[in-house]
Amino acid sequence: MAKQQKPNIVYIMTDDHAAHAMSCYDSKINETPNLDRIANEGMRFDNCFCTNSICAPSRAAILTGLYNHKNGVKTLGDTFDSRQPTVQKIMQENGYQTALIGKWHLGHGGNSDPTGFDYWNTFPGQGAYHDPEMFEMGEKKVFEGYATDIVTDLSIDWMENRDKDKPFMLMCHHKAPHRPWVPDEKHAHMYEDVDIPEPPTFNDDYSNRSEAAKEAKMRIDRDLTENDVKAKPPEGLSAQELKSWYYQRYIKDYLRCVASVDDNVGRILDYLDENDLTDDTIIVYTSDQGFFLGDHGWYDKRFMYEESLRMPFVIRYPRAIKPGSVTKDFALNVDFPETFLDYAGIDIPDFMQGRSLRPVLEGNTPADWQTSLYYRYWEHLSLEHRVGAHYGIRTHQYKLIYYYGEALGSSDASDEKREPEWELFDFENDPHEMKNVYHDPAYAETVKELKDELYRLKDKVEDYE
Ligand SMILES: [Ca+2]
Repeated sequence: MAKQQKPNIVYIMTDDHAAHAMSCYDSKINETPNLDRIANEGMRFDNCFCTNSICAPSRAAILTGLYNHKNGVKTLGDTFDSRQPTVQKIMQENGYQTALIGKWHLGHGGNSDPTGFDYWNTFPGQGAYHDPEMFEMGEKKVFEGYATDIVTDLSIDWMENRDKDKPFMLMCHHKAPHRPWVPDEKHAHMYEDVDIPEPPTFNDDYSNRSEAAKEAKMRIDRDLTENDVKAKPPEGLSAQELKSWYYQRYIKDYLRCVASVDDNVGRILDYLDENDLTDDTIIVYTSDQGFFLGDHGWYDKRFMYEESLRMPFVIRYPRAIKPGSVTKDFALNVDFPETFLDYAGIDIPDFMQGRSLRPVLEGNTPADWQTSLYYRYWEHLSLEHRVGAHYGIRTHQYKLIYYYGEALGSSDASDEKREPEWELFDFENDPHEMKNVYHDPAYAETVKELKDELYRLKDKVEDYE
């Protein structure tokens, strides 16, 4: 069979799947053999980060290659203007067949429906785990079954029925493992007889840190609802026992949802193998951001802290990526679209703000590769989670965060104000970010250097708010 020139792209993205719940990232709590296959046969990124740790903004960044102040989706309340240029439109204009199946979460109707896809079939909003409603090319239908299976079935059907003479880009976007973490029948009883280990920062009391960390409403023992844990807490437990009970209820359902994702990624990998597509297909597994899995006593995301900032990112392309490779080079969600265009042999438009990961993937990281990243969470003190807006910079050794204490340029935010505050973490001494050393005189010079770099990056991405 003649080999086509351009690689296919299968981009699989879940919702809120943290890297530390994947065995290829040394998970202490679960096994993900199919996700590990991608890592083992390709490259694992240990330092892939989102630029704003929340669903819709990360998705908008991935499609446009733009930071959120440029693509218009700073918060969950902003709608995406689908008239803007996106990776899928550019791929489509250059001869790719394109599809998006699953979670879109960037709005429907008006100018928000997906564009640039030959086929799209998406959940409204978050979507449902069971018998989800979907908009197939805009037409509302109910699909019977479990969301993760359905998204995979539809993805395989689309690959099966595509024009086999043209390359394709399939975006397969699972709803799982987003809250409220509803598993399918097949995995409902996993972990029933075991205790999942609690993370090292489970009993964080937020001392030595910002007021922002104390104010956040995402505590395992206080803020999870009965709907989240699907049971009433037993009586007669101590406060610590109750916290552990909430954690077990939460994490087991989360991991059951992940197990279904893993099985279904295995089905996609099998499909590629059985159809002689493996060598010619770039396959990615990632999530729109990370998540707190009891870390710091929390669930949810939003903060620039590691568990929420880091995205899992594993990628396989046998024609260019050495199996079993691992990199600590920085990658950002805004880098993804440029990477796909690069491999497709399409000129990368100047407006995109990331950089193709191709040299890193091929073991030729340039000398001037990024060693610092700019992050901004815009959704100031939203009612449900109460996380103050902040921006900051992460380098290989440090993280500097500025909670500026007001909404500043964000429409979907509280008008409440807080005293501005800074946090500095030194990963060499404090990998779990438990001690803010911003006020330690020993770090005065480091603070100065990091602030210079922070404002340089802010200028570079043209964020002037
Ligand atoms: Ca998400």
